[in-house]
Amino acid sequence: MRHDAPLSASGTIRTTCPYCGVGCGVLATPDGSGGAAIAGDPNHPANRGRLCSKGSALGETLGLGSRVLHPLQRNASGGYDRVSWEVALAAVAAGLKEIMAEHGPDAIAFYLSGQLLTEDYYVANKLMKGFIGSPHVDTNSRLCMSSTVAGQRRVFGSDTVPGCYEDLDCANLIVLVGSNAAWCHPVLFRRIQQNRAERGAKVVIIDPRVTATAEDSDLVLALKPGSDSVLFAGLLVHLADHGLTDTTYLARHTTGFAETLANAREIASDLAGVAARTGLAPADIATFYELWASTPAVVTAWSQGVNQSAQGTDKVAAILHCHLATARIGRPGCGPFSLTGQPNAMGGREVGGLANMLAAHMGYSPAEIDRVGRFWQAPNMARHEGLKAVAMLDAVAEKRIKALWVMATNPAVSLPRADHALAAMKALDLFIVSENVLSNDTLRAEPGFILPAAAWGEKDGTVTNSERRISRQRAFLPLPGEVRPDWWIICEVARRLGFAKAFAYSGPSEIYAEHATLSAFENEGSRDFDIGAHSILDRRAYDALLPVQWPVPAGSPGGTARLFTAGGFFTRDRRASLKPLATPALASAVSEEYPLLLNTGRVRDHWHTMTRTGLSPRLSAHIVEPSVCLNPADAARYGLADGGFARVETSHGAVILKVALDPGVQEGSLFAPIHWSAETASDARIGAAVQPLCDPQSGQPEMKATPSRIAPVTYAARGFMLSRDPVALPAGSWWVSVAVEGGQGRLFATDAMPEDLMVHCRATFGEDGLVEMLDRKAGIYRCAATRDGKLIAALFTGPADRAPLWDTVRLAFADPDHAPENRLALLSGRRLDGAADPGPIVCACFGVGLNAIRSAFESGAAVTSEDIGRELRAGTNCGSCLPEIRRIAGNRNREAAA
Ligand SMILES: Nc1nc2c(c(=O)[nH]1)N[C@H]1C(S)=C(S)[C@@H](COP(=O)(O)OP(=O)(O)OC[C@H]3O[C@@H](n4cnc5c(=O)[nH]c(N)nc54)[C@H](O)[C@@H]3O)O[C@H]1N2
Ligand SMILES: Nc1nc2c(c(=O)[nH]1)N[C@H]1C(S)=C(S)[C@@H](COP(=O)(O)OP(=O)(O)OC[C@H]3O[C@@H](n4cnc5c(=O)[nH]c(N)nc54)[C@H](O)[C@@H]3O)O[C@H]1N2
Ligand code: SF4
Ligand SMILES: [Mo]
Repeated sequence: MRHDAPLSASGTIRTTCPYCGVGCGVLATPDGSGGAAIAGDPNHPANRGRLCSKGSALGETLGLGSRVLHPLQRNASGGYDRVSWEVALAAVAAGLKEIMAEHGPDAIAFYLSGQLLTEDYYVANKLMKGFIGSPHVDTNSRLCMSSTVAGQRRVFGSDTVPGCYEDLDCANLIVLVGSNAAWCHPVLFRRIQQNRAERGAKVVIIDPRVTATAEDSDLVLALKPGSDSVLFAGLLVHLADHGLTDTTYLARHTTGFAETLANAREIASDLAGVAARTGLAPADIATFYELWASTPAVVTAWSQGVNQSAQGTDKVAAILHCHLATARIGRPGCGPFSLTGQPNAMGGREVGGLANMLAAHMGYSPAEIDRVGRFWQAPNMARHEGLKAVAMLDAVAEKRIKALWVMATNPAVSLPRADHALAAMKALDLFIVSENVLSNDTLRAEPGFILPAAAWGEKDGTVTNSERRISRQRAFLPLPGEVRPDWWIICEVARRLGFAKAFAYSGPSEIYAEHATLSAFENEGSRDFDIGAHSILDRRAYDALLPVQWPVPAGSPGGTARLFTAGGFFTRDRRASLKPLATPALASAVSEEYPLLLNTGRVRDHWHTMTRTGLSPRLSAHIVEPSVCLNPADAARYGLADGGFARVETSHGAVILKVALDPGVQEGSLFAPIHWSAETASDARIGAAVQPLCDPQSGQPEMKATPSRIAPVTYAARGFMLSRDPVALPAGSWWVSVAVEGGQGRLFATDAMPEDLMVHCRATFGEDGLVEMLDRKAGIYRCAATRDGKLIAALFTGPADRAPLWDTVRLAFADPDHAPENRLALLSGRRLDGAADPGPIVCACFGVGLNAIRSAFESGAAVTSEDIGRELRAGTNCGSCLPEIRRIAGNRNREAAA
């Protein structure tokens, strides 16, 4: 597929979405005042014009209001001074030199991110491992992809995703393991659903939790947490016992099958054994095994339910074993498929940005150290593997690491045992953070330097998506303030450390060409990652680069859709290496003290720690509050009511969340979202409660099953506040902030009395222009503050059992010219134009609320989700709300039948 030039006559730029690893092509048309119109790129092979709700709302996240625009240095009184780049860079370099001189290079670490561009990543990795001489480069990909990396390296000999997205279009069976793709990889999920609708492909979901993804599937296997490798070991036994293995492929292209099968028999001897260990019904297991066995075109795709596990590497290996045993790999419509999390988690792996990798898919063997050292002409090569994320923060806590540079990640939220990480970072001798935003939880650890980095729309470079496709991210906005790209910041520090020659790049195109040259250096087919054809790209060719799948070896610029069709693995003997599983299946043990397993993950419309999606009112209206989801039976057991509050506690920390009853969560489990931080909620930073237990092979933490307990929490009153600017609530209140049209919202719960809130509001907003309503007996206080005839703030509170009129007042607030004579009507909570309250937003793309959808079903105007699309447009853009619309339809039909 050919592309147009990156820059069209209308000023539209072709770039790539900065969120998930689907890697959708985006058309951005700057509006000339800092914003841009966003559309899907119809020519990009990943999405062919589609975008999900997050991608569609990118335009709402481009504002500079929350950005850090100048280098900042911490001063003696604990504040920050704005300093010039010259001062900041010199001081950072001097600090690093001092620590190197006093404690050696191993006292320095970088903690990077799959949201950096490949070029940023490459120079950071090169600086640390070749020039500073420390191996301690790890990244948030350790929390995300490292079990896949370890599993693929163990079995294939290389970190290779063999297949491509087209396989999802032409498979006859797609198995999603530990993936909520409807919410987390929505555009790929749509491709899967299209295959299901048009070609009749079957979809099987393996997840302890019944998710939106499961709504659109043919079989749901809600197994016990952590039991995936038992299920897949059982599949291997089933394949062998039914004579369905491909003995020719096994003999020619693999080793270790006999031992692996013998081990699988120990783990999963028969259906009853698998049923007992997975908690699944024998009939469902049998259906799954028969379906998998009888469908040659099968893709098994997985995500964090597999990776973020104390047995993640084994889970990955167990899946790969089944595909290898049947030679279902590297051919159209079949293969194992790791869904990448971040936009450039794959690019980071290519560069070698993991503590146990060196560079360009090379490890730390003497020959590889020598080769990379010669290529870089490096004076100080790191000679052994470095510390992986969790161990790195332990070393920070133990003062073995004294200098840490964090780039493009928010570890104070996203690491397990996050309070411990936060405290450790606070005590560093030298702490540097390269960031987009002025305020996040990691910045609360008081870095010595905050370096303002270019954000999406300003950055320029490449990313690699889940199917090994390298795409350009192109800048379409000017660099604001003194913001600089991450690669530039790193190279300027390198220069000041005395490594000017090795870091004298004119721009990302030169860095990329060097990275490509290294990938091909003394490669000769020995390494999977080879993009040698790109080593000759000049700046113009780089700017015009079309999305292409690696390997792209010299002389073969068209890329490679699939690998391993005829073996050719990257082990020493070129055979895939099957090995017995090493770790016992099943997640961490519960106890009397902590009887539940805390599962954590994502919601549809937020990205990670919300530094960007939290700015969008549209994206903030789907799931407004951080809730712990649990089975109604457990709720009854622990005295919890839907919509109430609960304290979730582990041996590492505790959070307070809203309670949401969800029959899709199995008994004995809790599910909590990862997105809320100390910036956006009072008590919802779940990372503080997550255990640091890691997979022994990959070092990836088990973030899906922390032993925990739950108990109800009550507050005397609930309410909400809307204001143009952020305003504090009385101490001790539980709150969550919500981006709303025209300002900021806060939903809260408090033990403060209405009178106390009245005093608080009068002090905060001033009594001038304040209309109030106080009903002491009913415990109600409401106020609306106006200035110059405009509504600037409102606060409503009442007893906990009364629903506050959030959605109604939020809409009134969106209209800045809201007529003052309506203020009293506002206090009554009636929607002023008489229109119906839309309720929570279901379709983020077109802003369609739950109430509108319900009433379309109730009035008979709609019967199916397609009718809703025609009537209200909901679900017709990205489609990620379709499972919810179908669920509403289902509920409605059940009600109607009853
Ligand atoms: N909306 C949205 N999309 C995103 C992101 C985001 O922040 N928001 N982040 C991106 C990133 S970086 C990533 S890594 C991906 C993650 O994408 P996913 O992995 O799909 O998302 P998660 O919600 O982390 O977890 C997936 C599922 O694993 C299940 N699970 C838990 N334990 C087990 C188990 O033992 N076995 C099995 N089979 N399943 C289990 C959980 O119940 C959950 O439904 O999403 C990407 N896309
Ligand atoms: N309990 C639990 N914890 C988890 C997970 C889970 O499922 N459960 N998932 C894990 C996974 S898979 C992931 S990927 C992580 C994600 O966790 P994080 O990486 O910590 O989350 P983000 O919010 O994406 O943080 C990115 C930060 O970098 C900044 N930033 C964005 N772009 C740039 C840039 O180009 N340059 C610079 N310098 N800064 C930038 C943003 O402002 C933001 O502060 O969370 C992990 N933690
Ligand atoms: S699926 Fe959505 S978040 Fe992921 S790359 Fe595409 S538009 Fe971005
Ligand atoms: Mo991730």
